[in-house]
Amino acid sequence: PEYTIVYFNVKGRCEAMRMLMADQGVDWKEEVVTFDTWQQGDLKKEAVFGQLPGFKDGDFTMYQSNAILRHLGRNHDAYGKNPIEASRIDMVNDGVEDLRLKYVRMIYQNYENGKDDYIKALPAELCHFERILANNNEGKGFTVGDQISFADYNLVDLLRNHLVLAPDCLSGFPLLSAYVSRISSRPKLEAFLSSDAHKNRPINGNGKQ
Ligand code: GSH
Repeated sequence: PEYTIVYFNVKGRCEAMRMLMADQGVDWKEEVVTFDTWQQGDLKKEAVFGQLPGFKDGDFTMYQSNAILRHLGRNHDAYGKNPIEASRIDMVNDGVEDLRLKYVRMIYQNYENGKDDYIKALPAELCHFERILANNNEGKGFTVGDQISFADYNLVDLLRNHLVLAPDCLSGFPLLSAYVSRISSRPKLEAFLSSDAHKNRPINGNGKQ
């Protein structure tokens, strides 16, 4: 496939898709959009909802990060083995999106005043994911079924960002902790996660993390 990510130079809403592609052994290109280019407005007008990321699969261009993850999940057998698994994966991914939105709001709108309260409230968010793992293969595998899905990449990306925000945030969650380490050490994914491309890319656009 001829994949291209069109996005700002941040991990943000694209690192999970990058992790998926790296782990699945697929190449992609990056079209990095600078703040200045974005301010000119042409790309914004082209974007279906006026925002990035955009994603090109050959001649097909799409938007909405979670739709892009699903597109990649379908293309690379990371969307479950049957319709019920696919629905479970959708459910997990929507839960990841709920937490990502809270995280992004705190980072961009309320970092100085909101960070401590956000971290205090985190266990009540993370316990849902700990339970999801406990209910599938005793937490030894993935969130759904017995193969990795786009929701796993999305969850691991978001948890890794939370470990930067609050390094101890997973200490009360043994299954989640082990899950992040286990997934992150899949050989192709580990190679990507230790690359300069990943390490030097800021998590968020405003320098907060
Ligand atoms: N629901 C969208 C998605 O998941 O892709 C949200 C996209 C979004 O929030 N994009 C931000 C953006 O384009 C950057 S991460 N901001 C610039 C703008 O709105 O002009």
